[in-house]
Amino acid sequence: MSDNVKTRWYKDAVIYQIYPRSFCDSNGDGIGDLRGVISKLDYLKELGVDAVWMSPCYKSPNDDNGYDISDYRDIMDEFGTLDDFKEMIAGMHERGIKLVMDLVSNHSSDEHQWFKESRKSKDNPYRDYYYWRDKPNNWKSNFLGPAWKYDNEAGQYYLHLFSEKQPDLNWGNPKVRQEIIDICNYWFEMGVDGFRCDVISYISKAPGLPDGFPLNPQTGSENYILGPDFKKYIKEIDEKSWDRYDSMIVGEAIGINYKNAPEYLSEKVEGLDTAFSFEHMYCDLPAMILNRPFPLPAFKKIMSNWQQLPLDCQPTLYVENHDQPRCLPRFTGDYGSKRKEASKMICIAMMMQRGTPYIYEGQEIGMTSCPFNESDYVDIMSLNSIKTASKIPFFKDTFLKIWNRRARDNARTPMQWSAEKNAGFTTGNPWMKINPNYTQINVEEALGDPDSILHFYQKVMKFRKGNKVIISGGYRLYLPKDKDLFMYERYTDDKRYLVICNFKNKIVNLYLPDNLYFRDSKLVLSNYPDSKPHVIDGAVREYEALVYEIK
Ligand code: TEU
Ligand code: CA
Repeated sequence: MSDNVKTRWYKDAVIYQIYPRSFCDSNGDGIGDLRGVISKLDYLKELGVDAVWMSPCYKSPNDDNGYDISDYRDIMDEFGTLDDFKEMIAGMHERGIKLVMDLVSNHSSDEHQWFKESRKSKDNPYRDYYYWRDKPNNWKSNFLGPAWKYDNEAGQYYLHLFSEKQPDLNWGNPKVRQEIIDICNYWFEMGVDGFRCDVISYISKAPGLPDGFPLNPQTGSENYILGPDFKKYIKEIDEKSWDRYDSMIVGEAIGINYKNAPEYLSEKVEGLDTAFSFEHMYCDLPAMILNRPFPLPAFKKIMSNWQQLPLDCQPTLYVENHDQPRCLPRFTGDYGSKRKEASKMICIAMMMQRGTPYIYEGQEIGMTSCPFNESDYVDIMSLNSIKTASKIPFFKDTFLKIWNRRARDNARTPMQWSAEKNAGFTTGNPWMKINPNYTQINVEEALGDPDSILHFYQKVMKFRKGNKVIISGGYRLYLPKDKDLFMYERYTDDKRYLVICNFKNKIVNLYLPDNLYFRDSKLVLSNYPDSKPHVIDGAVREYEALVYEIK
């Protein structure tokens, strides 16, 4: 492997995710855009992040907000032009910020030229760019309903694991793989520093597309998650593109877990550098549906398993993105008047671990999930789910309550910049509902308050930068079964930190575990002005987070 150009900069980097549609609108059409991002580059620099991952900004009819791409080499009309893009990336690089693009390659839009050609006839050169069959199998779409749609023009069914407007690309066709390689190189030559590879674990389907096990709620998924040729395909793009640049490649990888991670993510293996795993995002699904407390012991176990991986497997540390509800109140429960403490506690709990931390836009000011009425939802997954639930008699009202906790819309409400009209996001009509709490929760307020969540993030990121104990030290979990406290140690031969986080909005008594030995301790970080200066048994306050250096 020609590893000589890779500096692996992501090993000590914090990455900020921008969902461009909801970040900042520069021209008053109600939709965030690239010039909006450009106007906030100083803000990102000031915040102190090392890189930006931007959700897709390519040409798209927006059936799934840019995750359905109709031209991989150009910018979405609503977001601006290629010149705006070039100015944006130059502005980032001037400020020492790298740019990671979102590569959506499992599927394209049905409005992509390839698909328009493909559906024309069986002997069209693009026919094999997609999956066409006379008879569908029993696979289900991730957005509900069957994964196959009959196309009149083509006279056959095509496969779509997401919406009908997102036909799956046939990676078994070497021409498709070459297209993706060329697209990656095109953007690398324009200066991008890496890719976040959307649902990359779905690209290899079992030969013959056999029926799936019918009782699997996601029928068919055992035939396409990390399929038989996955490693081969990834290795090929790595050799012909990713590895030729000083890149970071992070796969959105349902199916990669702490057990198989070394097989896919080790530095010795060609392909992905890191992955967004889903284990910790699924562990509270029953709790979310039933409105029960967050299952902290399960969460700790998953995080800890990743921490124990060999050093050449870099974990990814995230609690929010554009597909997940906000972590307030998801992880914290009802935070009442303790929003700032709760949000800072999550910051400590995640940032003191080994891995590449991600901050999703708004997380740094403690944005929260949002109350929605039925008519407020705009995400295709929400619309499909509500439609399906409405067919079940007497279920709809209950479902709407559950869905408010689960919806991806929660994360997609526009960024709250100020207490001004529309949260300072737009001067026009915002494309989706703005969380009414923007009058209290916004960037302007946070910048003016020395004790804000935003300033706390800055402080913790500074503490983390270059800190060997955090970046590459060992990890030990204490009190694994405790439902309230997340307590772990980070250590090297000459330095140790003890991290204690109370995930609950109540005072919790700490009994120091018997297997914890130390002679002396000193408080180095906390989210209360008057935390105890030394580690002792006793009260840990609501959402209190403590980092001690111990000897
Ligand atoms: O998400 C993949 C994915 O698995 C989602 O369907 C996820 O399960 C769902 O959002 C519930 O959390 C990626 C993108 O991140 C998402 O925004 C896209 O809609 C999807 O791929 C299709 O491109
Ligand atoms: Ca705009």
